[in-house]
Order: sequence, then C-alpha cells, then structure tokens
Amino acid sequence: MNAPAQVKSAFDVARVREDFPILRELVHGKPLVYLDNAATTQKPAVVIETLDRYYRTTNANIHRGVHTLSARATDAFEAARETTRRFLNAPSTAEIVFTRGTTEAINLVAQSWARSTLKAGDEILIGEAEHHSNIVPWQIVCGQTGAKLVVAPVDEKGELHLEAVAAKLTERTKLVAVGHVSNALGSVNPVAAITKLAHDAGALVLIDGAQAVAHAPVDVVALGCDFYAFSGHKVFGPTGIGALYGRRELLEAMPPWQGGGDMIRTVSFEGAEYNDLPYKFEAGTPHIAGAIGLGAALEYVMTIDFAGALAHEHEVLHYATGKMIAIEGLRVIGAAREKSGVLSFVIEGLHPHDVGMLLDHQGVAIRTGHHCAMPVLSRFGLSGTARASFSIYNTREDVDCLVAAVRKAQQLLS
Ligand code: C6P
Repeated sequence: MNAPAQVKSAFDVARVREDFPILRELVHGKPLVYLDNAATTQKPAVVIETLDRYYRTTNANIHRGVHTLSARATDAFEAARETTRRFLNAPSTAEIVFTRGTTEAINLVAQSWARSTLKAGDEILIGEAEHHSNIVPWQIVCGQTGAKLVVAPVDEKGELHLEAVAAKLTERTKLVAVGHVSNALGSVNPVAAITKLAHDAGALVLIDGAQAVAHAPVDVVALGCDFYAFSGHKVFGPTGIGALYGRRELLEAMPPWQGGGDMIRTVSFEGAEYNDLPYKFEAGTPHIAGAIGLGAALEYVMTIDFAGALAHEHEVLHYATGKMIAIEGLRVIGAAREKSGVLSFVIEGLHPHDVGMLLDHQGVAIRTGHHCAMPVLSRFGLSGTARASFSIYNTREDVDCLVAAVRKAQQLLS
C-alpha cells in the first residue's frame, strides 16, 4: 500500500480529472479543491450515467417479476455482485452480501455471527484507532452476550503493532476486528499479519476496509480474513450501498439478522425456511440502482491504471505532508511509517471548525471534527482535527491551494 514517495508514473491525472464532472464546480467563486475523500469520494461520469440509464431503461424490482424489466434489473444487480466478487478476489458470489455500507456490514456480523456465538467471558479484540462503526456494534453485542471488548493500543505515531495485538490475544479472543486504514490518522495496519496471528490463536478476523478499497487493491484470499466490509461511496460508487465478504462456511452457519422478503424460500405461520447465500442476509428490496452503480465504479477502478493512480496519489500525500509540516504552528497528527490517503492536522490557537470554514471560503473542502473516531483522538489529547484526505484525482496544485488557504486562515484568525 505504501508506494515509494519518489515514484514517477505515466499516470495521466488530467485525463482522470476529466472523468469527474464535479471537479469543474466553483465554490464561493473559486475552483473546487476537493480534499474530503475519506468522507466520500466523487463519482466518475460512468457511474452517474449508469444510474441515469438504470432509471430510464431498467428500473424494476429484482428476483420477483417475470416481466422483462425485472429480468433486466436482476441481471444487472447480479452482474454487479460478480464485479464486486472480482474486485475483492472472493472465491464466490455467494460470499458477497450487499449492505448499506461498512457500518451495516459490521452490524450484520455483530448481530448474526457474534450474537449467536459469543458467551460471557469471550473477548472481541479491536485496535485503538477504530472508527465508531467498528467499536459500537461490538459494544452492543457485548452487552447482549456478556462478552468483553478488548483494545490493542496504538503508539505515539498512530501505529498498531503486531506485538500490541499479540499482547492482548488470549484463548478467550473469539474475534479480532480491525481497520485496514485509519480514517483519522491514515495509518495502514498490518492486516495480513494480524489475521495470521489471530488465526493461530483460534480467533476469527473482520477487516473494516472502508478507507482501504480506494487506496490499494484488496484480495480477501491473500489477506486470509474471515470478513471484509466496505462502502461503495468511498470507492467512487453511490452512497447507501456496500458489501460484506464472508467466508462461505461461516455465512452458511450464521442465522439471518433481518427477516423479510427475498431472504426466505418458504414461509408459513409455523416458521420459515431461509434462502441460499447471499440472499439469506438481504431481506427486503435492496438498493438496486446503488448496487449497479457500485458495479460501474468498481469496473472503473479495474479499468484505469489503478497502480499508477495509487502511486500518483501517494506522491501527492507525501508532497502535502512535506508542505504542511513546514507551516509554523501546524502539527500533523499521525506519523505512521505506512500511511494512506489522510493528513490530519491541528493549528496552534485555531479551532478545527474555524479552519474548515475559512478553507471552504477559498474553495477547499476538508473535514473537521472527531471523524467518528473519538477514542483515538482522545489518545492524542484532542477532541478534533482538520483532515485533508486525498484521492487519485488530486494534484500538487490542490496541495498548494490547501497550503495557501491554511496560511490565509492563520493570518485571518490570529
Ligand atoms: N468514515 C469519514 O469521514 P459508512 O458510513 O458505513 O459508509 O462507513 C463507516 C466507516 C467505517 N470505517 C471507517 C474506517 C470509516 O472511515 C468509515 C466512514 C467517514 O472518515 C465518515 S465518518
């Protein structure tokens, strides 16, 4: 994930920027500099057009109708599942459950696998830099089962070391749930090594891939994980759609977590026989257009020079880090050796929200606040940061605008 900073690739960023119509927008009369990609990425025209075409030519409910539109919609929906399978290199489409996003995928595992499996005294181990989506679902299920949430600390750079995970693993650990990339700090966690460690200790592994999928090729077989969760909107797809990869034998054994249409084979008042995978976990009408849009987004990623794009993005992050740490009074939060996509910072004497507002007036979109990762911010003695987050379409010019805007904010607010 950590491309060398000096890599120069033939990747044509100007060409890729043309794929994203929103990048031509003006904000407060200034060209948009979009640096809030960890919150959500922008959408290429191919995704926007796919959604438009779907509603104009295909819209129908799926898996239900005998009519032509329903068959078309079903085919497109299932084709998107196959694209998602290919994107993650999952062995089978039965192992790809569409969800609303990462949050719902993690809640599914918590309420189905964990709730039906864990007993009082069992442990779930997470990292200290997790997003609330990878903390609160486990707290809820711990309350329901009597299991205990255990936290492996990060060091002062924001790195989660294997030794820290190993030190917290016991024979009571039933699940290790860890982020692939921290959204607040940008640290890349050694998830393949953590997975091996956890498996050797007899625990299952869930990886929160929300901040990884747009920044590295993900291969669930190579990682060896049991569950992998991600959101479509973080990887150029629509909001409200994402996926859970789960190993087949685990999904087969897990009870459904929501009941309703499509997740059953037969129903009587005496009971229900559940549907095959993955439909057992997809109760109700899903976000059909969203899934098809996600398929288009993942095809986009698999079609462009993604390796070149990532090397470019990494070079821009490296350039930004150098420029930002040179600003007097600015402190970058998170100095992991392997970082991806995120530059969190605080400025002496300035509230992050004020920084965000002033940057917005200069056309620069960043996120400020706790980034839904309050525990790790308190670890650094903070309640919030300003966060610039990068994607493949950002440039050194974007960074120069960010730096100029920060300097202006310092002048105006000091
Ligand atoms: N982080 C951010 O600005 P959803 O909301 O389900 O699409 O993704 C949740 C989530 C889970 N894990 C990590 C590591 C994340 O970064 C996120 C979403 C956004 O950082 C919104 S809080």
